[in-house]
Amino acid sequence: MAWDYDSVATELLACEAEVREREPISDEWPELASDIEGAYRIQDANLQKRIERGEKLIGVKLGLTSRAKQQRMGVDTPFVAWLTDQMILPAGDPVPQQRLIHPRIEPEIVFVMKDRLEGPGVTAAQAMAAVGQVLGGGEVIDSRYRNFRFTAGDVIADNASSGAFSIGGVSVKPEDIDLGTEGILVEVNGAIVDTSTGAAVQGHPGEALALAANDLAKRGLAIEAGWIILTGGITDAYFATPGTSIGFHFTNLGSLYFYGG
Ligand code: OOG
Ligand code: MG
Repeated sequence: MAWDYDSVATELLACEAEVREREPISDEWPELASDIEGAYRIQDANLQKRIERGEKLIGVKLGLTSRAKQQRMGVDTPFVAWLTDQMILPAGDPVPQQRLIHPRIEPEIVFVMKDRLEGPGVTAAQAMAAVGQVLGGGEVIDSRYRNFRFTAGDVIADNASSGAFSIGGVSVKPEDIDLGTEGILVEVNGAIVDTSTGAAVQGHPGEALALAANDLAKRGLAIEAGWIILTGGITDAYFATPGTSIGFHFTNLGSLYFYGG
């Protein structure tokens, strides 16, 4: 089949709805691998179709903002994607296995925006001044591609493997926390398997927020007040198979647990 931007968006949403994995689109359409502008057109068409069926746009997620994630996924450019209300997983609810292909969970620092933030040229300091609350969170990623094998173009088109996310119960003001040294312990079935700090995300998660604002500006878009921002996985992501329990323990931002169901 000859692909175009709209048919790729339709196919990736169908994979999601049918809980069906597929090979990367770039296997059949190699130009997509490096067509970043085109991949964002697919991502925007994907969002448009979500909105048409009743989902609400509530924020932005960043992808591959840490070396841990870039190395694991084999793609070294950070990118942005969309969050809708359908992706909210109430803290403590089991991972919804029935609607996910191969969920993996990663710890993230989360911002709730106080002010609108519009690029280009936004610095990390300006970005942090627009943040209202900082929280700990976890993202359940679920690539529509078999074995999470993708190029930059594929994963951007696939709304950056969006699946679900939870936000922790501890909220602090940005001026009351040093996010670079904020620690994170990842616990899988009672064992600590990974550790890192907020600086793993672009040197400081505020840099990731600035990057998102500046990237969206290329499409004439801005980050809106009230939006939720997932600044990107701080460590590698861990498979949330049934029976698995995954805990994220932040130094100041509390703990969250995810149950594989
Ligand atoms: C792509 C999504 C990456 C993050 O936080 O880095 C992402 C993937 O790893 O499948 O959400
Ligand atoms: Mg993520």
